[in-house]
Order: sequence, then structure tokens, then C-alpha cells
Amino acid sequence: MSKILKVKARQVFDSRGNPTIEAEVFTKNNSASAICPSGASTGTFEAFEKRDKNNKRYLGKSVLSAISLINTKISKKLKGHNLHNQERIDYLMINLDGTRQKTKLGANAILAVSIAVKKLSAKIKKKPLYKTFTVKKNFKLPYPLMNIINGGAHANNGLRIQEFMIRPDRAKNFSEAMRICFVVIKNLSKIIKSKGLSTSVGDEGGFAPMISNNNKALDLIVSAIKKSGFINGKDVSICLDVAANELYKKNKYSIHSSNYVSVQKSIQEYKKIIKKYKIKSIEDPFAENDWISWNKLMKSINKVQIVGDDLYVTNLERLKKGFLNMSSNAILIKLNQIGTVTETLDVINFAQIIGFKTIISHRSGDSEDTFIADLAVGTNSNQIKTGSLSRSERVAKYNQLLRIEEELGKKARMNKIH
Ligand code: 2PG
Ligand code: MG
Repeated sequence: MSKILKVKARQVFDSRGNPTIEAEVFTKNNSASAICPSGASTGTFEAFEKRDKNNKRYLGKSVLSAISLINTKISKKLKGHNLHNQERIDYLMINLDGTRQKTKLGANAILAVSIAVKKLSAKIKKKPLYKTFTVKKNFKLPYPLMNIINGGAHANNGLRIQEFMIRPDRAKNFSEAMRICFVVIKNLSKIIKSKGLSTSVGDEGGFAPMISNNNKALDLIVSAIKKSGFINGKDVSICLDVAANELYKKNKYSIHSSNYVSVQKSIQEYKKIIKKYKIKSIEDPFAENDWISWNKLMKSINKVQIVGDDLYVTNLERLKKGFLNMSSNAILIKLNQIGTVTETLDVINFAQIIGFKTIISHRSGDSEDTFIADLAVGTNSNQIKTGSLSRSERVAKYNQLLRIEEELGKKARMNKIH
């Protein structure tokens, strides 16, 4: 048993330059820390992110009150408890908060501590972090979903769809997956430049050229895949995150153009682009409360991965509802949507039991913390979504996966997509 001595938090900054929480957990001879990420296109049902909202300090964005709660209430509560009992530690914090969406202490406060506890436990046991989750042997590496063109809330180019991603479906190992994405991204950069557009990047490291038409973005990606010598839909697949919450008004959607149209029409348009661009995965095709439209889409297409992000917000109750409603066949996992490692693992576990693919995800505001890379391998998650091959907070996760692959050596395997 290793007893928690204290927890200390400090304000640091995320990749958008916004204040966020770093928590450090101490035992007598050791310590580990974790940084909480932050989203831009957030779901209504996500756990609460506590900010000071004092416009005179950091324009309302500081997290000093949450930090003070870690340093006082949380630290006091956890002191003396066994660090290796993650579930107990997490429930001590959940109960101390006592609200449904963790509004009292803030999910950002609770999560930073929860992850730091998990990291410290692995460190003390002298085990690689990825070996301390649910998988005990036959570790598999996830396929990267690289967001190579940024739109929506992550850029200011007017692109309606938030994320245009590639997935190297035929990569035999993770290093090869990285090489394939690298080549496509470099060719995409050349193509964008040749059109006189900017190659500057958005919040998740993907290009954010000033184009506002989805199909134009998709055409650019298809050209880059071809130019790289790969076959679209076979070697490399295009995957989307529509983030449709942002494109919804009174039962209508403006996904495919700036006009708001019916669900039926939106589905027809989805079918067209799926066929034309061989799209293999669509995240948040409809809004977070529009369960019926999700089910309609599921019924009208096949062999496409439909991913619930804002729909499920990594929440077990919502996932169960989506399962019964046949809303999707995959779930995006974001630790800060729910707020503890234990609850996140419960959701992953349930999703895998019901045959859903699990995709571990970063947030658009992220940091150098690479916890999600280990989480993906340690839970046998099929895919990881952590941005493009630029911006160190994105690349850090890929680099950690390369290290894990190296450590596993001959035993390393890729996960299954299909
Ligand atoms: C998403 C995420 C991550 P955000 O919608 O999937 O890419 O974005 O963190 O802004 O919610
Ligand atoms: Mg999303």
C-alpha cells in the first residue's frame, strides 16, 4: 500500500493558451502530475468545467478556484488513502462533489487528480502506464485518425464540417501508420500551397485553408492520397467529425451548405459524399438530442463507422440509451467529458461488451500530457484521435505510441478496424 500524502495543483496553460489545471499527487517518496484538457465544441451533457468567470482575471478563463479546491478539500479527503485503489479514490472525489455533472469541484479538478493518481500508481509499481489498465497481454496499437483539415469551431475558415481526418487502414504497424499519414500530409501541404492557399494550421494541427465548401476540402484530401501513391478507401480512408450540434436549428441542419435543410435531405447528402469520397467513419452526424435521426442514418447506410461524441459524452447512461436506440456503432472517449479514470474505464468496458468500437480522443485544447496514448493501448481501443502531425501537444501522443510499439517489440500488433 502507498498512502497519498497530499495533492497540489497549479495553473498552467493549454495549447490554445487558456489556463488549465495541473495536479500533482504525492506519496512519501514519489509524485506524478497530470494536465486537464479542454474542448471548444462541447456537448451539453459533459461534466462541468469549472472556470472562475471573473472577467477581470484572464478574461474569465482562470481556474484558480478549482485549484484551490484541489489544494484544500480534495487533498484533505484523499490524504492517507491507498493510492493504488483508483476506484476508491475516484469515488471519494465523486461523493465529495455530490452533483451529477461535478459542478461543485469541477470535472477539470477531479480529472487532473484522477489521472495523476493513475500515473503515480504505475510509477510506484514500476510498470509502463499502458500495462496498468484492463488489457493484461496481447497489447494492440490503435489506428490513428489524423485530423488533417480543420474547420468548424477549430478554425475560422467557414468550413462547416469540423474535422476532415485520414486513417491508414492498411498499415501493418504503428510506425507504418505514421509514415503513411506523414506522406499524405506533406503532399496535402504542397497541393494547398499550389492553389495559393495558406498552409497555416488550426487548433488540432490540421491545415485550415480559407475554403468554406466541404467537397473542396474532400477533393484536396483525395488528391493528396492519390499523389502519395495510395488508394482512397483502401490504403487510406477519409473519416469525418461533423460536430453537428453546431449546425442544428429547429430540426434542420446546415451540414452540407449554409442552408438549413431537413434530416432526410441531410441523410441523402451524407450518402452522396460517402459514395463519392469513400468515407469510412462519421462522428456526430446529428445533434446530441436528435436520437431518431441517428437511428435513421444507421438504418440507411452500412459499413460506415458512426461515432457518438457529443451524443454520449463518455457517459454510461447515454451510451446505454444509444445502444437500445441503435444510434451508432462506435463511441468517442474523452476523459474530461465524464471526469474520472474509473468512470471512463466503465464506459469503455460497456462499449466493448456491446460490440461498439472505442476511439480514445484528445480535446481541441490539449497539452503535453500523453495519458490518452497509454489509455488507448491499455484498453484495446481500435482507434485514437489526436490531431495532425503538427503542434507538439498532438504529436506528443503519437510519439508515446511509437515508444510503446518499440517497447512491445515483436509482440506489438495493430488493432482491428473492421
Ligand atoms: C471533438 C473534439 C476533439 P473539442 O469534437 O471530437 O477533436 O473537439 O475538444 O473541441 O470538443
Ligand atoms: Mg467530436
